[in-house]
Amino acid sequence: MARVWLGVIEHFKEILPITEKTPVITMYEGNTPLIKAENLEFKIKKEYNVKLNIYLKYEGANPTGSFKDRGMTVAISKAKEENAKVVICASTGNTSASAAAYASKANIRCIVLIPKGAIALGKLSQAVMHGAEVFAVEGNFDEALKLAKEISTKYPVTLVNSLNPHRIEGQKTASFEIIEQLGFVPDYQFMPVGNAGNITAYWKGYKEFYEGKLPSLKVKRDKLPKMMGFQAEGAAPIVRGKPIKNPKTIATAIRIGNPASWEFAEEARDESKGVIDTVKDKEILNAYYLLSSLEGVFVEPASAASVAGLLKYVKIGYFEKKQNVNVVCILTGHGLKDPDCAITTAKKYVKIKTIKPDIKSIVKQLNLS
Ligand code: AN7
Repeated sequence: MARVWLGVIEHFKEILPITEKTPVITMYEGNTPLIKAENLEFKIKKEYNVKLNIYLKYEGANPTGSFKDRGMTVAISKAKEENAKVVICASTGNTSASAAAYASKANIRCIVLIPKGAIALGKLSQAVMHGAEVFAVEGNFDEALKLAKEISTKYPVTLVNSLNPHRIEGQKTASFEIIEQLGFVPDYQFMPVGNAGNITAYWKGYKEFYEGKLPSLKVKRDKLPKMMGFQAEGAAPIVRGKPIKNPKTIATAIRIGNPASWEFAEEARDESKGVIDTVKDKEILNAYYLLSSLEGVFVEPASAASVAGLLKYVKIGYFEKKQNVNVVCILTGHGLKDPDCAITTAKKYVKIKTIKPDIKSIVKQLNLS
């Protein structure tokens, strides 16, 4: 009989802070596709003569369309266990969508603080549809997070941003899942960096695997991947070495100027001998369209920072002497999150033609023979 997937807590409870008393609030998140990017591999081989094995971890396939669900199932389950009545988060969009959904399932009030006018339409739609109490803060994400933190320390309200350690615990399951799907540990992991919770969680997961956690996972524990994190050029505090007051990027999810998990991200970079670097908005949008048109994988702009980073490192000759390495790119959120950006970007490549409703007028415009 086929094995049924019941979410990351059920599958990974051995490595999570879960007891018999924890009410499991799940929407069967996790178990997302790891897709071999053959067309992208071919393009890179042809244009740069570099042979890579590229795998796309499509986290947009989670129930609310982003990787946040892995951490949220644990954070909300623990909040429920601790009898919390209200949760709060600041968010560039995906955290709020996920928190709102899981809180509604748990019958917990959810307060959401978003930077006014700076989150993608799909994410805002989710937060309001799941019944969250949404406040648009006249300020950026960093200011909203400061507010959320303060409210959670002064009132009986649980913070479910990635400062909440249960979020990191849940998100680390993605490392184990990738290893399980591949049957080996990848050599490189490329990913976007915003508030830096995800790179922190992945690195924790890879290290725990290396140290022997989850012994039922029978894969050689022989190495750790290099963590390759990418910030948008206009929102790159870790790369610049100082907070950015007014972060700017088309990738609103990672428009963050003072990441909460800054030091952990640096630790992941240094311990793994990886990098945290920048990608330009133009490179993000290029990778964004490439992924959907070449691989059939529609992501939101922030997610494309991983592949933009990979292409940047291919171009600068980083892989020249290292052929046939295994690279995983984390695609953090679904493309439908940000339809405005999709329409604007695709206009450069595809023109929608208007036609009369008869076959002649279509055929005239098609080159089918
Ligand atoms: C699609 O939702 O910070 O480095 O408030 O939505 O762990 O912050 C989202 C971040 C990458 C960066 N890709 O992850 C939020 C929020 C997508 C994201 C990131 C986010 P972190």
